[in-house]
Amino acid sequence: MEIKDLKNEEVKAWLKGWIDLCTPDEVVICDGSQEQYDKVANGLVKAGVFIKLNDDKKPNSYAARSDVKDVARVESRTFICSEKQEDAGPTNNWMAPSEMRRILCNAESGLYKGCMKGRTMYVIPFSMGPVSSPISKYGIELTDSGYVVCNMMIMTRVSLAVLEAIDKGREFVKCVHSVGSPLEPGQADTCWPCNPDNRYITHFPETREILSFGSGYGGNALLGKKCFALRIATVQARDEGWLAEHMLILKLTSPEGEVKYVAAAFPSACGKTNLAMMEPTLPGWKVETIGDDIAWMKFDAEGQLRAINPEAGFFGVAPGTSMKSNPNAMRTCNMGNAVFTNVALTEDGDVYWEGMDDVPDTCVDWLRRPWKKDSGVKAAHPNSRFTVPARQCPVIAAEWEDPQGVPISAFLFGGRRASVVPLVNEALSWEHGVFLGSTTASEKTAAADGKVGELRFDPFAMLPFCGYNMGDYFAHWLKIGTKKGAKLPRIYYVNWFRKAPDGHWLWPGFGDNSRVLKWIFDRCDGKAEARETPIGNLPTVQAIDFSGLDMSEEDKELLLSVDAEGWKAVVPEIKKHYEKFGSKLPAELVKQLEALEKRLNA
Ligand code: OXD
Ligand code: MN
Repeated sequence: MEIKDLKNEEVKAWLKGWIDLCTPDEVVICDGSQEQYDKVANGLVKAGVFIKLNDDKKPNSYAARSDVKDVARVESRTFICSEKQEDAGPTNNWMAPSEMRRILCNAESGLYKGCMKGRTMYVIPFSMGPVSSPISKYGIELTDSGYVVCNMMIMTRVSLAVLEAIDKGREFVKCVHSVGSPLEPGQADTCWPCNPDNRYITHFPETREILSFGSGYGGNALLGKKCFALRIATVQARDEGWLAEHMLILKLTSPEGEVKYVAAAFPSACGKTNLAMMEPTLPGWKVETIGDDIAWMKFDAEGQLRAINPEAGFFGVAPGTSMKSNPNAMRTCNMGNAVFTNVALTEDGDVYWEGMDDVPDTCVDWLRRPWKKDSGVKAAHPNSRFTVPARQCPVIAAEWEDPQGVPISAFLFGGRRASVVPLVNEALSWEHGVFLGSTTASEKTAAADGKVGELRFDPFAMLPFCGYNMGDYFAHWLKIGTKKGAKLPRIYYVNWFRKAPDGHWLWPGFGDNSRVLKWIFDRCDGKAEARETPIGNLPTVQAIDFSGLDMSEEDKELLLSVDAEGWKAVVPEIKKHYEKFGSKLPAELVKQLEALEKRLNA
């Protein structure tokens, strides 16, 4: 398809406006074909952006190394440009849409003016979710980055069918991305063009638009992921009565062959991908993957909440991924068709990152320097990534692309908590579950600002991803619970990271988390035992299958105990956290906090 074949006046005018402003040398419409992927990738190899890996190690795969200043999402440069500031709320940066458009789009002085000079503008029509799913949504991303094209082709469904549907009037999210680095005639390009001093990752919730400038990395540039599937989609979900969440989706099969689907929200880098692809240590249990990062969920006509994974690939954090922590992610990478960003390269044309099973004696680090084992220097950037197609994951569930989605039985929330929070806790009600989600937190580590041990709240693991006022988002969750005839999932709070007072980990985690999933599975069937405590329903020690684990009785008790004094100390922190939301904080959550305090003091 070519631009001249487009029929829809809105699409034509939108595209023309951006071509006129950005003045690319060329415009290419992406069709999602392997042929086109190979062509763009080969162009990137020629330009030095991609390095082709050894086909015997990683077939049809490439490595890219970014600018040192462009290595992660930049939350400080991420804006919600709603008409009213209060609609962005206290957890987002806000700028008035007219002001942001002046900075970015002004025909004389906007940053986008002439920004694609010397480059190609790619038009990427994509679907978030299976093209035919009633839960899916469409978008078009304009970008001047071939790296973004290849990654979007792995992470989303790029198809001309999407463009044809949009051309016929189907709603779409308008996404524009530029690395912000125009080329003068004859000017040599760099391997990672970007404009790190002028980065803007901006969202216009009312008009369903995303404008991203200056960065080529991950969530800043692959606009289907965090920008669309979370920030814009949360607004769509609020307006249309569904849920767009930072959640993995897994399929759990019992030894008897019964199946349940679970969706789980953990803050970034807390092991969502590992849990989604876990190999259970409990005999006979099976975990399969539907998604590892984002879930879109709608009620069907029977009141059942059904979830799809809007993405088509995994954009996983590489360091720490190994045959021990996540063998299925390693196997997915080894199948190839992958892009690796900011990892180290071995002499035999493979990739290396910290935590991988075999450490090479030498390699080239992500900064292109010779690297030696035991040198004490990290070979891969801590936020280095693999981009791989989900379909080639050995444990991808057969129904992962079911357009109707999968029925969700339970939600899990959790953070990293060395103290106070038990292994698993079942909410007493939907409202109590929303309270647990709204108080999701991790303890600060030495790496972050602030006192070690102090809580960093990340409500619903959505702190950087909610596209509107988070107080209203809590209210939306509460409202979902009042839907007539809805079969609501049960809600759990889990913590794999609790330590004993002497500092040793109480829980092995990884595949042993299947023991917790088993308890949840049985609870959903009204089978497993629990005791009611002031903080929620906790498993008795007998109710968790500890068989084959080398754990002392004392540790088991501690893992499932209620630290009443610890909880009492947390209450003022929750109060302080809630204060941020002012009058937007739903009264129900204040009630939940008061009820917790009362139960703790009873
Ligand atoms: C991610 C994140 O990249 O949550 O998934 O930061
Ligand atoms: Mn994520």
